[in-house]
Amino acid sequence: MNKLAAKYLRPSQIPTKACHGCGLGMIENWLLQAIDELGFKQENVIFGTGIGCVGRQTFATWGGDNFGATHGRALAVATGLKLAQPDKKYLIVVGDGDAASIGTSHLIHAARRNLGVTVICEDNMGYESTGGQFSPTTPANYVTNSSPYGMAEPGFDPCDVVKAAGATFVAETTATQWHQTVKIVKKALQNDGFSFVHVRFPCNENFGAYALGTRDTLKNLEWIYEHTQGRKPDGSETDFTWETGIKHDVSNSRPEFSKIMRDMNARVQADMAAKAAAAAGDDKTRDDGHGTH
Ligand SMILES: Cc1ncc(C[n+]2csc(CCOP(=O)(O)OP(=O)(O)O)c2C)c(N)n1
Ligand code: SF4
Ligand SMILES: [Mg+2]
Repeated sequence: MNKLAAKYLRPSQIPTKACHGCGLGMIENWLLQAIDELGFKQENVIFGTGIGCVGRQTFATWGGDNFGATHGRALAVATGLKLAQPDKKYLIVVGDGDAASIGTSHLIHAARRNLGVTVICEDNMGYESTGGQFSPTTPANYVTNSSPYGMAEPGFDPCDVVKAAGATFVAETTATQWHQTVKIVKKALQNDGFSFVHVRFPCNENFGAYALGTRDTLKNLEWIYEHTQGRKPDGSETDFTWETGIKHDVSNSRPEFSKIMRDMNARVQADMAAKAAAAAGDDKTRDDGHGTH
């Protein structure tokens, strides 16, 4: 068995429930590598999952504490957890449907608040667990189960959205960039505030079958590699290119949300204590006054 899987994952969750050749296991392995290289203790990392294949296949795989919540609400649950246990690291994996469509409002407001979590958006370019319907990250003109004549809508970039909302670390990679992804996830986890990493990966079963006409793992990975490089093997340009790398890094530049709330709580407590002391003083003065007349 893979050493990182043996060290960090629950034996009951191995082997993976994902389809043969799915990129989800590969990305989870890279997340484990980042945690391992940072030397984080298992008990200090809490792993959250969302809806879809990304949520289902990785749910409770982490050997430490886990939570799952669907349609963006992993971030709502994470907000409560972070307030209660601010010193833990939160690593949350969500799909493109979850992050860029069904649960986007949670994502935007977690970024705006600079909530101290790292969100990995594992993007297979569609709603794959439900049969391969298009999502906001399906490339324009590509065929899916719900766009038999091609995706009619323009694409949507979740990195742009979270950056505009206030995320303090934003990056993009693909499943053909092992070392770059590990490096980026390590940086993301070292930001006290909101980090977002967008990783495209192959779903052979649905996206591959509908959009690329093949369930062959290597052909799906090759297609991702070509669109990461912007070049086909014959040297010609691909129909579009994903720009990968760190897109925005102002890590640790503004206070993390739970810290703001804790500081405010301390101020409120001090204010209430001062008001209670002042009120007790007034009562005593009145009592003393009554006693002398
Ligand atoms: C309100 C609502 N709408 C639709 C669904 C069906 N549904 C469940 S998972 C899912 C797709 C999730 O897509 P994504 O987050 O990209 O995950 P993937 O399966 O592709 O990994 C959908 C549409 C649902 N459960 N609830
Ligand atoms: S349907 Fe696609 S994303 Fe889901 S487990 Fe299978 S290959 Fe992976
Ligand atoms: Mg998806």
